[in-house]
Amino acid sequence: MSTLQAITLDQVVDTEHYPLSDPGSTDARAVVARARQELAEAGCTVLPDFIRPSLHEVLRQECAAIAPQAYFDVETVNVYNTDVDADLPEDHPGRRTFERGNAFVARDRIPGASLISRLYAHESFQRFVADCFGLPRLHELADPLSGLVLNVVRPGMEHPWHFDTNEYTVSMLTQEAQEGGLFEYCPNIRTAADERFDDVRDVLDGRGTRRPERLPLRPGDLQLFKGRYSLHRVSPVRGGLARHSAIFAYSERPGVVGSVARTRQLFGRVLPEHLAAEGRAVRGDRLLD
Ligand SMILES: O=C(O)CCC(=O)C(=O)O
Ligand SMILES: [Fe+2]
Repeated sequence: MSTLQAITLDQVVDTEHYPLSDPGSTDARAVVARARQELAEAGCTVLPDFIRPSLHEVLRQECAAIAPQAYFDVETVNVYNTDVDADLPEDHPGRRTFERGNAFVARDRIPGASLISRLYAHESFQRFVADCFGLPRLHELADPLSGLVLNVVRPGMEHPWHFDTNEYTVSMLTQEAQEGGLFEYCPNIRTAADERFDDVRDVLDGRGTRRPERLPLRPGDLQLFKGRYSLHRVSPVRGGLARHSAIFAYSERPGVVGSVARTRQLFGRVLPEHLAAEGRAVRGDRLLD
């Protein structure tokens, strides 16, 4: 790693608490061990004040400046992001529909010099995140739009209940809503082998014994999450401010590019890379998206 990279990382990340550049140290190992334990038990872990508090306002402003470039298109969705008109049994949770009112700023609209871009591409950050998830390494998506995005939830909107396509989700709140906009989740409600449709439906209907958990999140905290197995949402945002969060998408294998249909849905456009990759997609499980 170059000196410049090391200095930049130390300036941005609270490396006294999160010694990213020194993975073999006792402190670093303790941080990783705690993250692994929380991910195993709850499918989620939060590293508070990961970004130095003196930079929280820079983080907020950089992201607020690009938020108007988000692609807004309220969509009717189900938790699996499958066709809502499909012929499903009456009690299937895929029949419950929601208005997805959040919007994403694509990676190609996020300046390379911004804090979130530098973090996303930084090899020490990638290695640290992989370590926390217990993986040998993680790769940036090869997708020019969806590898790094800013999720914008405007007042009156919500990011409704869903599962992620990615097994591993890394995110960071950059601007809080004044009211609402809470991250709620049901840890490990499904597994790679079992959809547990009854449990999912009960949560959507506000019934059953599983109460969603609420995660206390502050701007600059780093959140690691297993969103493929945990049903989650951002509750409706109220007040005068939009909620902004950076989503850092990585995958275990290199070369991952989103499908043409999904890319068009999320960003309103596709690039030559998406057309070229169509049909080459490989999936690790048979869960509904
Ligand atoms: O914005 C957040 O905190 C959550 C975003 C999310 O769940 C997603 O993009 O899949
Ligand atoms: Fe998600």
